[in-house]
Amino acid sequence: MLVNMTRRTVDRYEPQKIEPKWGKKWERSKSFHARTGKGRKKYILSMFPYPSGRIHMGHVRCYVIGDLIARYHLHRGDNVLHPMGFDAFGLPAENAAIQNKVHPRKWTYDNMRFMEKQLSRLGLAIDWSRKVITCEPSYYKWEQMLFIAMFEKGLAYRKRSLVHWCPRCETVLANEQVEDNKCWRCDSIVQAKDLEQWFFCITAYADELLNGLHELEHGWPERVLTMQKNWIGKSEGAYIDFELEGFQKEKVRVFTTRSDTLFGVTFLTIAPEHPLVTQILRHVSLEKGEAISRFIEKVQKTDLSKRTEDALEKEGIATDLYCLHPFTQKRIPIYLANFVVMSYGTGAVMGVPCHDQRDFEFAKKYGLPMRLVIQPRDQVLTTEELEKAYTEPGTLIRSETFEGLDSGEAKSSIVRSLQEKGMGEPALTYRLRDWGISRQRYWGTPIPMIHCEKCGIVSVPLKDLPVTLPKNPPLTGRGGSPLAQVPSFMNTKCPKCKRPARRDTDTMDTFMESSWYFLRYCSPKFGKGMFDPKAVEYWAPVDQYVGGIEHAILHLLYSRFLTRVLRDLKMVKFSEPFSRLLTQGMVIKDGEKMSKSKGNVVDPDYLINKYGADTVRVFSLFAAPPEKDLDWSDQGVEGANRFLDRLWRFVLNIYILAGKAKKVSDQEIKDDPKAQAIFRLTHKTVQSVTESVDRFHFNTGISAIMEFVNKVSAEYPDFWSFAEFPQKAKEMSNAHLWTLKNAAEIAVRLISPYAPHLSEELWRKCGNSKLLVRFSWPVFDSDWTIDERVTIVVQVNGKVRGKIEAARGTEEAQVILLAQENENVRRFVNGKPMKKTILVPDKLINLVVG
Ligand code: ANZ
Ligand code: ZN
Repeated sequence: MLVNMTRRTVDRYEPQKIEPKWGKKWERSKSFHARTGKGRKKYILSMFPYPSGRIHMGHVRCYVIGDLIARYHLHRGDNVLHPMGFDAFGLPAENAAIQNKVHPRKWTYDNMRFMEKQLSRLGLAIDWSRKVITCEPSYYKWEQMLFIAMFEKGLAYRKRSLVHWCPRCETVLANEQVEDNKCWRCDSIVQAKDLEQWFFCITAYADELLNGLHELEHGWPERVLTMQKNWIGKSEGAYIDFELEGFQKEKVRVFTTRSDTLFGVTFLTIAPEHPLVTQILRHVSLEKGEAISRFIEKVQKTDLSKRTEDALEKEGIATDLYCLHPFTQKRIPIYLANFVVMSYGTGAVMGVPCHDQRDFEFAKKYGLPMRLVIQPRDQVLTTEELEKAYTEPGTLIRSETFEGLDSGEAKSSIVRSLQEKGMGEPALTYRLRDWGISRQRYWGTPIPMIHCEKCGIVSVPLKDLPVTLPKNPPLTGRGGSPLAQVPSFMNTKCPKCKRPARRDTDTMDTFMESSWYFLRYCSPKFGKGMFDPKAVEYWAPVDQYVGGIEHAILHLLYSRFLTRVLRDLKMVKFSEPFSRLLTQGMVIKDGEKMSKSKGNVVDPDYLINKYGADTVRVFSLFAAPPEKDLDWSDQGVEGANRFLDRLWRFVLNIYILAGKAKKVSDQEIKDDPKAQAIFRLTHKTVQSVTESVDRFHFNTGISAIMEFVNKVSAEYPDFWSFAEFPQKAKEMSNAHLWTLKNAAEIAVRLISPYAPHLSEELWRKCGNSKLLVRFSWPVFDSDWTIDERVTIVVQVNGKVRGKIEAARGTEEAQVILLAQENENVRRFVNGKPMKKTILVPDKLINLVVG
């Protein structure tokens, strides 16, 4: 026992001294290496960082949350896998190379070394022996293998397509990397470019990715599920064909979700990019043709995203061309319109001004006729009175044989009838597009394909993998793929015909690496494939994933997609990679997201130097529930630090006072009111901290510990006066002393996942020789958490009229209410006003009425 009874003061809490020491001890004892013995497996994963240079508070928050969950499961005796690595390929490394003339590899590895050091200062319970670094050939080799497998299954294919091209980064961007028509990295306006690219057929899984969301309803945030659902964007509708007048049975096909409004069509709108436009230009007058070309030019200057916004000013131009209504054969004018886009549906829309707001605005502007065909059930609308489109379902009117039908029924019977005429068919459309993965960049995984003039596209034989990156390509930031500038890389032989051939010189989208890294962690050194199937069978899927909401769509969708591909390749047996997901909120300072560009960052290293990692951890867990934004406050950090200091003294003082107390029986505690009160409070605290952590209410977990420390110390006004300790100890019962000592021990164990260094030090100081990190989590006994019930006699004007049950210590007001609920008592009170009440706590209440 290190505690010295005669000492007058306890050691000061000096995190800077104790934290590095315990970090080393945990590492040396391999405390966090994943074990697989008896017990439940728990795979806890935080999204791995991009090695940008330094850890920021957003990382800290994410990793501390993941770490608390991992440590909690370690205490519960689970087999925990809690790994970490680096998402090490990507554009910034290449940009740094261009700007500072350092090799991307050096830049990346320097950053990783630095960040790993920063991370380890936080005291994270990470199994670093499983570190995965995605830019290593031993990692991307397997990614290349997966690419080839997907190619062979037809899931990776090439197509020429208009791609988003960032003129500044000089690379193709995925749809998802374009926001507001701007590059996600550098904010340049994106241009369109026609290139041949590799695509992954994610649309083949669209329906499955959508339906799979149901499986995640209990484990994922509602918000993320909605975002994924909208991204996939399934629309059930119909294709309807309109015959073109004077074009020999040629047709324009529209996509609609409202075939029930077919009789309300008064015009057709097509996208300015629609293929029909070339034909139109051939048929119209020179003047008209010029006007149309001017209009097209103007529309193409508008951001694609702006064109689909409700607020867009609707504009169009008549083409002087007509088509025919499939049922009524009426002539319908065709317009080009700025709000119709080519990338959705068919790029042509039937205009129904009474029932679609865009069409309503368009028709008003160009004086087009309106035809009301859907009547709401509870009111009568007329075209003249309509102030905006009526977009709800209703009953069909003015619709020939479909009149009187309900919108829902009408949709299917109209489509059926169109289908019989050969003028339409049911249609499913998705917003989701195939994943374009080719990048004209150096610092990424080379695409393992060879272009041969004779044999076409041939995959690199598996025995020749990995196709490694050449060491020193010219990196200028200009032109196409840097790999195309390295003849020794590009020129190769065709594996089939052995004639000279050319390697694919693009690299893969870096989202590819992060789509399967969680599987690699299960067997990071496995040399025969992407992962050892047995290890994956044991650990995967991830039980708890923690990361930022900014990855709600892309990263999570791609991972869900590739997991399904692996399932269909018979490599894994599940479809959903992440059973539960926690998206932590942002770190906010002065009302804005903490970020370099806002100039409001707080450096984690500075905080750790000043207060210690445990304070940083406790602050980030206490200041807000994990999924809410965390408002940074210096006082909050100070507060967390004061609390830990207080807890430190609390525990050590109690050990000086009561360190020698002998364990007592439950009965002895029950017989001693002071001991009983402490013991009850202790059990209740264990219960509420456990329940809080189970529900991820980490902040209420800490407040329960704070309250506990406050309440127990409040019992002793002179608690901090050491001189009195020996005397005090003599005056107190052994049961009382033991429950105090127990309370201190429980406090240490409960705070462990929050402030692991401090608790490990206290645990040692209190005489334990084994490490606390894998020591069991305290259990509570419901005998001690349920409040004791007492029977209270109720008198009315001094005569016993009933008995009630209440928790011990129930307040007078509450006792009166309970008493008045008793039927017999109510009969004697009989509505008379209460003059006064007399309470003997826990025993009797006398209601004086009259
Ligand atoms: C006629 C109609 C009548 C429509 C009505 C709506 C209401 P969601 O639900 O998002 O799939 N649309 C189709 N293709 C389009 C394109 N390329 N650009 C712009 N708009 C397009 O939307 C489907 C609806 O969006 C379709 O149904 C079509 O307008 C329009 F009372 O057709 B609707
Ligand atoms: Zn060949």
